[in-house]
Amino acid sequence: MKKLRIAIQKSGRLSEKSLELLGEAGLSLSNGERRLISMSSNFPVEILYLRDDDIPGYVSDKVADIGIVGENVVYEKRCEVKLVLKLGFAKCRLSLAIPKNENYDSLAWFNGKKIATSYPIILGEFLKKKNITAGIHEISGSVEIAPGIGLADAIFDIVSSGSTLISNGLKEVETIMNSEAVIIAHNSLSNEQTLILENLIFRIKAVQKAKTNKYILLNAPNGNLEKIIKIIPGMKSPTVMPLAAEGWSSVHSVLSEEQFWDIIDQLKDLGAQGILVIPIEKMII
Ligand code: PRT
Ligand code: ZN
Repeated sequence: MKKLRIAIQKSGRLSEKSLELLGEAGLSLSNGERRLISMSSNFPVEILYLRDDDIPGYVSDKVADIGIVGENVVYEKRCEVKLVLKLGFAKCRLSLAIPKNENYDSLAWFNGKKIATSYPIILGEFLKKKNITAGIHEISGSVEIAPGIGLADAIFDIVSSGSTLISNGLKEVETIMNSEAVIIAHNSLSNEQTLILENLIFRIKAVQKAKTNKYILLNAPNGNLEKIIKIIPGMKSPTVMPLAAEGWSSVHSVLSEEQFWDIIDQLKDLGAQGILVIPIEKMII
């Protein structure tokens, strides 16, 4: 049987989360030391450990079948791959930043300026679309120090909390794209590999769904049972069981976490007691 070969980052911001995701999807992986390649003992996949920049190229060359990588790298590399699923981690944005004391009112500020970046393709395309003529100075690391040492007037780089910009005396003036970790694949998967990928995606979606939902249990006075059920509808409908104490029922349901904080006061006003909120490991609907 042809295995599905998955490329993930060898060491960096995506590595732990990528392995965690595959683990939560039920894959047990041998070779904890992460050499170049490891196998799963219970799922037909091989894991290839690479630098994140190489992942789109390995996938488009079909050396790996799918990869887990940031969208920023996928767009910069311009490889022929398809985006299969957004994974919701390693969220960040690619932004233009300038020295904090500069006055900034529009993109025209960048005309005639020099911008340091590790993302020349994304930046070049953006500037062209906006009719801005600026010099692009490609550097591969520590982009944020470029204005301070006189290498460039501005930078175009990844921003997450924004603290790196602040500590280098810069301010973010334009966000050009948002990014998160995604699964990419090439276009020539065999039927067998497509089935393996579909199975993997199904499992990952069950994990993602479970993370945003909670199992809720509460004791409800029978007089308000109907009203309580209306505000916690559950996957189909809540489970309701009588308590040993006369006039009370136990209600079990599934809610999104945000929903829970919105309705907690209503539940209390309706006399609900002993409210427990429990994490869900997998959720299949
Ligand atoms: O060695 P290899 O080439 O595999 O890794 P790498 O060093 O190129 O990448 P790595 O591990 O740093 O990041 C991998 C991916 O994580 C990136 O391509 C993004 O998709 C994503 N990601 C999410 C980030 C950040 N958040 C992030 N904050 N990548 C980098 N940063 C850096 C950024 O470059 C800047 O220096 O963190 C700094 C900004 O952070 P804040 O929080 O101070 O704004
Ligand atoms: Zn990299």
